[in-house]
Amino acid sequence: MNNQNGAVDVTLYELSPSRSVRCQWTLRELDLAYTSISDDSLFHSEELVKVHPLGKLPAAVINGKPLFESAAICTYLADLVPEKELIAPTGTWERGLHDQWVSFCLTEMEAYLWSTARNTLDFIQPEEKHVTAIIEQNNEMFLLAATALDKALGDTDYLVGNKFSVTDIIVGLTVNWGNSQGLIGDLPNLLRYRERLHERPLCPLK
Ligand SMILES: N[C@@H](CCC(=O)N[C@@H](CS)C(=O)NCC(=O)O)C(=O)O
Repeated sequence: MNNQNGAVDVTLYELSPSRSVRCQWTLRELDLAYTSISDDSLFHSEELVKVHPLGKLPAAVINGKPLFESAAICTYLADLVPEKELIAPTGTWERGLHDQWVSFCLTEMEAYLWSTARNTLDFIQPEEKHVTAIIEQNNEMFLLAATALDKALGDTDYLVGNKFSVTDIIVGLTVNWGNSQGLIGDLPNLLRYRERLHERPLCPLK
């Protein structure tokens, strides 16, 4: 429920560049003002653990209630402002497609990018814990799913109903991340999709 003026009260614990960007973009598209708390000393802090049990970013307090996981935050925000039509209503096939592509992107694509980041970047995990042998397999698994997404984007500009939606915000960040790792160069529909998203005036990915 929003307050009496219909306003949505949002505090976003965030850090850029990171998956926080999904929430920033969704808030921009919904034209929602928000309070930003951005500080890398927040990770695993007592304050953040009250909102995210693992003390990770992003996390949000929306109308007084905590919510974590970037995709869940974006989806909930889009539902709170139905007049912006950034998401299909619950119970529609289009909403099923939203859930499908979000689950697909997080489990079949992003999980492998995150594993590679954890096994290559010191500031995420100390070098002595890196298992670099996993990277080749991560790239293979990412590519398998990215190729399926590329095929799905062969005859449509956006993932749900050929209309830009929060689904594209969530999946777009993963595609952009894959591109930064040099993994989508042979997937023309994904490259065009990424460009299309970058062209949107409120897109913070570039
Ligand atoms: N699946 C989570 C991922 C959250 C996440 O891992 N965030 C990173 C920054 S992008 C983080 O907090 N890392 C600190 C850590 O792993 O402890 C989401 O999409 O919100």
